[in-house]
Amino acid sequence: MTVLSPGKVTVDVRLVPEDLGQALRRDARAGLTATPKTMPPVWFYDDRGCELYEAITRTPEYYPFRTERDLLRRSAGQIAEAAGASVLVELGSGTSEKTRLLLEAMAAGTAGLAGYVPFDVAEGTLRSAAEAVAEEFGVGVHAVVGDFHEHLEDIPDLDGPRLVAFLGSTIGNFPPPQRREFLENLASLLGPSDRFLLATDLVKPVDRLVAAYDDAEGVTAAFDLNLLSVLNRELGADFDPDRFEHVAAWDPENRWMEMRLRAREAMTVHVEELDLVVEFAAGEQMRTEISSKFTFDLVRRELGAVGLQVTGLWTDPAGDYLLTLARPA
Ligand code: SAH
Ligand code: AVI
Repeated sequence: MTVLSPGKVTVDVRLVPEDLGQALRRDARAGLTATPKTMPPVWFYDDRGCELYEAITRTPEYYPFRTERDLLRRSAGQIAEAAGASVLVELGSGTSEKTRLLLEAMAAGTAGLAGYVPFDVAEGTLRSAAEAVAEEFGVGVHAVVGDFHEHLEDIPDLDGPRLVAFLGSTIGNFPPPQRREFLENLASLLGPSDRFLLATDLVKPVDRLVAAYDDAEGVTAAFDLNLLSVLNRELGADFDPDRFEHVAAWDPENRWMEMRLRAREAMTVHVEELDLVVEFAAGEQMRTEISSKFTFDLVRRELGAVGLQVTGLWTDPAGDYLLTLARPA
């Protein structure tokens, strides 16, 4: 059992830079030699990528962030009471901006707030958010630098029932088999009095979806293209970002948005650290992210399939976004 001291920050680093480097080399080798080419979205989030994500959340087109924030403003009190938890664990916490609404509601609620456990792959962003929350709320914060798909079991067991929140609709970024595996792992970590709060973006008209992933100011395009700078810096690649363009497309069969990088012309890219030469044909597209859109039914079915029973649902007046509270069945 981990014990937290009020106002104190502990950071547990499960992913040191060498592990990250090895994982990036593995993903880049697999993804750049695949047909079609692809890269997993975790590599967006270096310091610049985290800043660009934050900038995306301020664009008028990116409704998910604002909608979730407004939904939490209205419902965090109810959610906190229904969860009855005194510790908040948050997966993919980033800057913990919207989290403050949940932390405030828990602190003011019956169970009170005993601690916060943010979990993220982006160490710098995680450390600043952890310090800020500890200072603002005077609670103990135990941050974990880790990967959702490898380090969930490193989430500490703290004294008190836990609410595990996965906000931002980040679960939408997992391909369905990975989503199933993630939910199974997560469910196996929950004790009988723990609860899971899952945010999902709902299916809606295509024009709004495409605009959200291709804003007029080009912030999402810069976020997508930043992946190439990560590959250049970390793996000694020679991608020229100006020779690629950002694409956002709706896949109606899979009901997900896809972000892709399209080669404007044929080119050869060298990845020094992998000793790899990669050919791009003119117009060739590399997939960089999927963002699945859900329905109430799908969320209920997928949680039920891993033994989680839905105990509460909150949606905005337009029905754009969903927060689901679940407990071990
Ligand atoms: N929860 C915040 C941030 C969402 S952005 C919000 O709702 O606005 C997605 C976050 O997940 C980023 O902070 C990113 O660093 C983190 N992330 C992405 N892939 C991850 C992975 N595989 N393991 C752990 N964290 C990851
Ligand atoms: C973090 N994730 C849920 C965001 C999304 O909407 O899929 C990342 C993002 N990609 C483009 N814009 C925002």
